[in-house]
Amino acid sequence: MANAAFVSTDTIRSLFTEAMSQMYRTEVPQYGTLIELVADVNAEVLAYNPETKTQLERLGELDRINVERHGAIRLGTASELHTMRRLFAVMGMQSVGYYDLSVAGVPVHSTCFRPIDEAALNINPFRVFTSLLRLELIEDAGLRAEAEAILARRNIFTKRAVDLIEMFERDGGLSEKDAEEFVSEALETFRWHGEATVSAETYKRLHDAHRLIADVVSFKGPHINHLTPRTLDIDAVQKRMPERGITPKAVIEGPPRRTCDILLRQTSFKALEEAIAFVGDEGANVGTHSARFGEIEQRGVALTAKGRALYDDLLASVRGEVQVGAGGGKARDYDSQLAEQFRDFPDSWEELRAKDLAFFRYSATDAGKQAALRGGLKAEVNELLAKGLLRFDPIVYEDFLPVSAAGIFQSNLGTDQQQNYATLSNRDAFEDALGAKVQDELELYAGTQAASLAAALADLGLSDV
Ligand code: OOG
Ligand code: NI
Repeated sequence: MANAAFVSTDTIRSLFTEAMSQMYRTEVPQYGTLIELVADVNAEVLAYNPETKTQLERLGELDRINVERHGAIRLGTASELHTMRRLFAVMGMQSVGYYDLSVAGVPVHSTCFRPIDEAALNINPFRVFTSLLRLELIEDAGLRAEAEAILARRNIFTKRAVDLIEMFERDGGLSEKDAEEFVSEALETFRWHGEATVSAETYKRLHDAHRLIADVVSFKGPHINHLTPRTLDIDAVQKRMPERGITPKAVIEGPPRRTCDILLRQTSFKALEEAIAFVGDEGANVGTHSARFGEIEQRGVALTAKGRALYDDLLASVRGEVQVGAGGGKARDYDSQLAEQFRDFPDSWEELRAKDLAFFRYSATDAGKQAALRGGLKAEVNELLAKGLLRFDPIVYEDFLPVSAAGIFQSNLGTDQQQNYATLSNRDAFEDALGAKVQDELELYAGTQAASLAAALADLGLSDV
């Protein structure tokens, strides 16, 4: 940090996460209920599985679980995405991964803003799944022009938020007082507004083109649409949701329950129907809109390109065979088929590593450090592992899954609205709007793995493999 008077970007991110969580708790009361349920289940998992607790502690991951959240927003214009990148940079978050959801009938492309280095992730891995509407996918030229004109009129950032972003960019940091002000100004962008910026008639036309278009275009800003806590046992939380008056969607997205968790499992509950005042209604004719929902996630190990290809193949084979209906029909068939197909995915850490399916963090064991003092070790990774001188632990998957994300979009937009867009994905246009390259998540995991191995070997007095 350039200046000792500046607070770290990690601190600003933590302040922001806390403020966002407080705001969402008052906006969506079921969120508070969900947070309590997740905290109860996580405490039970840690109490009954001391090895899990010890492992999380050793990796420095125990403390982050209770503050860990991800949210999602949907933006309307290139310039909104551009400023959003600068806003997240103040909190130490960068754009990682490109997700094209048009292939799943959702007219957006997306990225995840998140911290990238290990220390920052362990302090607070707050992430925001950020989508940009692809107006070019609106077929009706008149409606497209109208949507563009409506979006061009809005400004989703407060003047003071932009001033503080500029101050951060110019000076290289923010003082504590400025950081606090930045957090409260930035929060304004994510707040829910019950008044639409369009008439009921315009809303309906946008809505008929796609519900998501109405959600992005009709409001003053990109309301945060969910805030997701991380659980250590998603099946337990899913099962216990009804006890607390919450109805989850029929199936858990992602891989099945396993001994060695991989990637990301997610489930959500239905969006709220919220009262909306349209322009020209004078309060007489209040409509409704559904945007905000609840979600929980469980995270597992990050997969290599090879592991990911196997995951995608197995998942596609299940989805090709069993389609879960909007009302949850065939959910059981889906779950059993998923478990069946994934038998082909190795389920021990040793095998996942040996077959190069997942990323791991290496470290020297105490025995290894003792042996290093005596000298004479050879830089043979497999041998060092077999002798217990080196160990490896899973690297957490910090990103999202496009098929799961599309399922979550769909279930909250009403599953009836399947539409196929025949356009190509457009990463270049996304990066132009963003004003930066989207980072490759696989390279980040590979870098973490390589750095951990180099450090572990150095600890063993061995400089290279
Ligand atoms: C984002 C949905 C994607 C996830 O967890 O995959 C998402 C949205 O509905 O805007 O949050
Ligand atoms: Ni989500």
